[in-house]
Amino acid sequence: MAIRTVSTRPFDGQRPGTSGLRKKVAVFQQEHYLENFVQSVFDSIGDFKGETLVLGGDGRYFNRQAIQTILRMAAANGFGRVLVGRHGILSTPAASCVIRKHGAFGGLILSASHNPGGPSQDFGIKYNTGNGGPAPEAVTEAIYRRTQSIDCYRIVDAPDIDIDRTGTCALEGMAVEVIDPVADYAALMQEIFDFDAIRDLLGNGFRFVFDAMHAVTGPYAVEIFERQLGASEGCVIRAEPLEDFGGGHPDPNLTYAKELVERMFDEHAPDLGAASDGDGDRNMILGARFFVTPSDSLAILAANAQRVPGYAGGLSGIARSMPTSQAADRVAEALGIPCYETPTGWKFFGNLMDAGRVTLCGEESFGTGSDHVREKDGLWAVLFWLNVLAVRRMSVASLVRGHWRRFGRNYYSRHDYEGVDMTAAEAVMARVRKAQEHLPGSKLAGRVVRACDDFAYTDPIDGSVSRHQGLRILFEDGSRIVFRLSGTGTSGATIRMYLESYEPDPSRQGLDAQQALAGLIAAAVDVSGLHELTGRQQPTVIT
Ligand code: VG1
Ligand code: CO
Repeated sequence: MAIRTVSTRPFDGQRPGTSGLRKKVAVFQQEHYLENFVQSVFDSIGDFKGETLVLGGDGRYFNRQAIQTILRMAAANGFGRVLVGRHGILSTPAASCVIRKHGAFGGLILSASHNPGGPSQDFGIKYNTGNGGPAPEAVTEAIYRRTQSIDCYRIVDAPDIDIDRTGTCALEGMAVEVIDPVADYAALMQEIFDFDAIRDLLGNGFRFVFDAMHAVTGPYAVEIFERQLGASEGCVIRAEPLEDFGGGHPDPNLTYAKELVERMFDEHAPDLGAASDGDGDRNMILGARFFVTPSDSLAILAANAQRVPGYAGGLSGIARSMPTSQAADRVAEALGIPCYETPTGWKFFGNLMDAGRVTLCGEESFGTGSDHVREKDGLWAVLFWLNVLAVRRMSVASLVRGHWRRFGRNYYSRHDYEGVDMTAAEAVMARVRKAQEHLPGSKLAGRVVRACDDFAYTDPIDGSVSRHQGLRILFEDGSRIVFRLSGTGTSGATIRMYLESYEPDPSRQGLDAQQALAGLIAAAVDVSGLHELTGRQQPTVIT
């Protein structure tokens, strides 16, 4: 075996987005493309000689091949050891857990998250640092700069490693340890949650269904829910990870988790239904005929955290991304703890968690997590709900309604316009920016506009500033309209329009969210010229 240095040249656009580099599989299959990006990562993260790298992915098409390439490159670049999930599988939160538990230098996670998989679909790769969290912007920027000047990469010539059996072998002086992808993660869940209480709940008539969407959480869910917690066999549906996710869109929302949603809105619906995404970091929570918005879920978990063993000592603080509803802010206020507002993307929570400023974090995009790892965590959120329900013994709907009565209800919705022409999307943003100049002080949808801005964030720990994180129209009564462009798509642009209004009066909390927000929605469409400029009459996905 020998280390080879291969001459190469930069490719356009290897710039990590909201959550790593995501492209069509065909783009990744170009000669040198993956190698260039991986070498650029290795060239940008400092001295890792002899250190440990964690490697795994969500099992999508190209996962196995990429793993073999990365193993050869890690060996050629001087890593001492790689921990790789069996079959190449590691969910994003499990990878975060393994990085932390084994003191790894960092990890490479192969996933395009909720984007579809398969030969004509998407692939992705992201680098996580030694705290287990997504690389901060300074690191992703350094990686991007390196991709623009790269002229060679290092790789060893060696046959494929068998990643389908646990055990250790050597690759050019580097140890490759194939690990059980579930074990460390399941052990961490047992430390946080009251497994006895949940087992008791599940053993006494409580009906639960979990949709793994043929993505990475299948093996985790079968082990934890069925084997360890005694949920009935088969409660995990679509449990087998498939390279194309069974042709589906592994995005746990009301549109793409249709089967589960139908089952949960049936008259014989189970008590709790949940789903997770391609890489296992998102969660959707449904009660019988009841959808819990992710923003409400964060607030409710925060308000009930002390009933869960891992958080019995209380929370140090809460953080939410800017477009996430302000429901969590009210809980933080009641608990007398700080609530931070960060830009979209989990990487912005890392510093706050490392500094001990926050315990729980959440995003409106079905992401919830805590400082047990440094990623959002789908199964953790489901276990949290199960634990709270095991203690409170009431339906999901009554738990949520009780929360609204106490804290008020933040009506909330996100409208996504997917696959829009990029020029049209930019024109929409420009139109909103223009409107922002004259809106403050005037009335829109019967409410007075208090202020408008383009959200900017200064990290309270390292002082780094992130600008242009979303155009906001803020009303005096606390309502909000927000526009931003997605940073995770691979074709065209996705416009996200976020809407929120607050209702303290319990007698007015029972409306359908789209109805309650109808005025704001119409105003937002009008102000932005969204329909006129994109030629679309309605959103692709409404959450
Ligand atoms: C979306 C969500 C964001 C999330 C990101 C990664 O980003 O809005 O909240 O952090 O996906 O999620 P964007 O830029 O498309 O709005 V995922 O599950 O990659 O892991
Ligand atoms: Co994800």
